Amino acid sequence: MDEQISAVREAVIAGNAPETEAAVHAGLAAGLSAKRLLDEGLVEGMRHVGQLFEEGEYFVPEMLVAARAMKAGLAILRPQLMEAAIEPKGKVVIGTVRGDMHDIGKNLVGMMLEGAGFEIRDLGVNVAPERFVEVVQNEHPDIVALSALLTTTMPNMAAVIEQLKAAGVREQVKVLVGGAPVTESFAQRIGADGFAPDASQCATLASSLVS
Ligand code: B12
Repeated sequence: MDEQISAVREAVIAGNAPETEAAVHAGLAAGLSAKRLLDEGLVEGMRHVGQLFEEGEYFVPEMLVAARAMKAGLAILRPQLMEAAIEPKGKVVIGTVRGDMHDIGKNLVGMMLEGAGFEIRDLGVNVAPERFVEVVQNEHPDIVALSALLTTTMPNMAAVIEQLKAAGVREQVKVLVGGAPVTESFAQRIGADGFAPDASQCATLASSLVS
């Protein structure tokens, strides 16, 4: 069993997309849960890649191919990770803030929220504060979910909140923030409505905010 999980992890670390796909398929065929293949395989592999980058063993190209491998694996797990929801619980606008290109965590959060019954409007990466405001004004979502993976782009989360205030629409939406460097205390400091450390806790939090 654990052999299949480590095969997934190793394939992500090696940045090998076809092998990642094969290992995920093999894991599912062996009866492993999508959640374990995700948490202990794909996410764990990616965490290790981050470590290797920090240690100077990996560079940007290696991170990029690892990201591609992880995405390939995620695509296979997607249907399993989503429960069938009948009526949308609410609408979530999600995006990675300005200056930031990381989208794997954001995509995972979007997927889990969709699985939890939310309608998702994904604005992509490098999203300007003005764009979030525009979509809130025009589409009236219940929640705005902001992702940032760089310490240098975290302040742009605060900028979104400031601009929502300036436009007079801050009270119409709940703002959730997350991403590897983001913390609960940072979320409080910038006046966000919530923080979650991972995608499944984000889905639980979002559900409690709209109920
Ligand atoms: C893959 C990767 C890349 C890929 C991204 C590909 C892609 N399409 O996303 C590429 C190669 C492009 C990249 C580029 C860069 N990267 Co990079 N990257 C990573 C790496 C290895 C993994 C990130 C990842 O996908 N993790 C897996 C996902 C599932 O986890 P996650 O994103 O944290 O998301 C989870 C939670 O945080 C949470 N979450 C996420 N979003 C949200 C939102 C909400 C609302 C909530 C509630 C929760 C939530 O839920 C998610 C799922 O559970 C990290 C290392 C790390 N440990 O994070 C470095 C890392 C983030 N990168 C880093 C750096 C420095 C860079 C570059 C500046 C490198 C360079 N010199 O060019 C550039 C910046 C480009 C830019 N402008 O954005 C640093 C950041 C350091 C810092 N403190 O700011 C890190 C930490 C690596 C390191 N250890 O030094 N990177």
